[in-house]
Amino acid sequence: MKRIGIHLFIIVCFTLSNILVAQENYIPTQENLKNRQWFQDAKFGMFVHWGVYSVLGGGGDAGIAEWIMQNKKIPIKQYEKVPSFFNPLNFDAAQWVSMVKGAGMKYITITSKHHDGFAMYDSKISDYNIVDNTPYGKDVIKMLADECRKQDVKLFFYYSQLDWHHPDYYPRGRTGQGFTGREESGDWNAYLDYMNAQLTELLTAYGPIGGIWFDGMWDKKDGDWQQGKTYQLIHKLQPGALIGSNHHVKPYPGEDFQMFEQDLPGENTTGWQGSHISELPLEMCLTINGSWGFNLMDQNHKSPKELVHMLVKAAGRNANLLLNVGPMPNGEIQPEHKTSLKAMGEWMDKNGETIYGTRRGILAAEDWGVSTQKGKKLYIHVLDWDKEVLLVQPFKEKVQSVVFFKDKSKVKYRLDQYGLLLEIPNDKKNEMDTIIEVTLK
Ligand code: FHN
Repeated sequence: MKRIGIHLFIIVCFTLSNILVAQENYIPTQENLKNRQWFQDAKFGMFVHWGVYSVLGGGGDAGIAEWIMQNKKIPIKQYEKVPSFFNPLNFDAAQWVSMVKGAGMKYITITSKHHDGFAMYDSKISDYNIVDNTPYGKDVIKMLADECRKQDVKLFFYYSQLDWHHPDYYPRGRTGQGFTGREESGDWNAYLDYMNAQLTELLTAYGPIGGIWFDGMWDKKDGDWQQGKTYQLIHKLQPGALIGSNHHVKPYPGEDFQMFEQDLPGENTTGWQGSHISELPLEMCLTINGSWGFNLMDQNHKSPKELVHMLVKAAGRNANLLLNVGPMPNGEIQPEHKTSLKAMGEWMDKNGETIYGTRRGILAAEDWGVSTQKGKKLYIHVLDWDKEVLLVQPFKEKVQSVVFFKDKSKVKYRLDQYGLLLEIPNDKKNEMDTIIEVTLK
């Protein structure tokens, strides 16, 4: 017995070291690096939180939506009735993707499986999915993937590592405790195998994808997630796929971008953000109102101005904006949100040149605004400034010209040791964003 034990120990150590090595020695492929550049140039995507929970519309409480199973402590036996009410007959992938493009967005990140464990795609390893378990019976992820390819929009899959339905998600984490009806036992490695098998489905059945957006590690901060093995699997199946994980800590080896939730990089209005900003491509995700999933009672819709400001402020901090909608159970996007997305598209039509393909400008982000830059073109975005002169300091660069981006009319300015003093007459201001285009020498 002892000998077997030693052999087993050696095998486990070898496997573990392999996994750790896999994590530590991750070298992104050229394809992956190219996709990282694409991602940073794209700047703007749509997050979609859509699941059978949308049928319950947040349960009449603001801010619950996709958390309704946990927050209303709905046992699995009860929650398993919900998919039978999910029949999004008005879902139209072409309409969604056209709306995304009309908003000026370049990619979509959609929930393939959220914490409730229900797969929004035709999973072959679990019938707890949209094809086998709803009257609708169609694979919306496949429909969306086909349409995205047709319209040249990249598709990322959100995947929740946290699972309130699977019996082997055990030991439990901070959530899914005590109300689900699951046995207080389970095989954690069997759950990881299940998760990796579903990820294999997502990475092999839907064509080339933009990447995987993980969520839920925060449920078990010290959990044995073996993410090195999962990341290795993903990069083996699609080396160009970008991996991000919403764990709110410093990115792990194998991750290709870093996301911030409801906060700009470096801010922490939510209180749960880590302060570390990595060198990886950055993205902030934001709700268009106050909820991720559809919430009937949530009327806290952000205005187009607030949304454009978040896009610009993110770009001024080298980050993308992933703006979220929670589609209704009939497959339609709420009219208020379609209106806001259209307004953002109109702004991007006129001003996208100052956002797409740029990086953070030489000027640090300030309360009055930010700067974006593409080579010698520096775009100063004056977002909140009620005076008619603005001193930008320090400003050490030599300047060839300074114009208002909108009509290329000259801006009166003075450049000296104190900085760049700009005259911005009120009649030249734009209530959304006054953009000043500086051509550097
Ligand atoms: O619990 C999830 C939540 O439902 C939503 O998916 C957000 C999106 O970033 N992530 C988690 C909360 O941090």
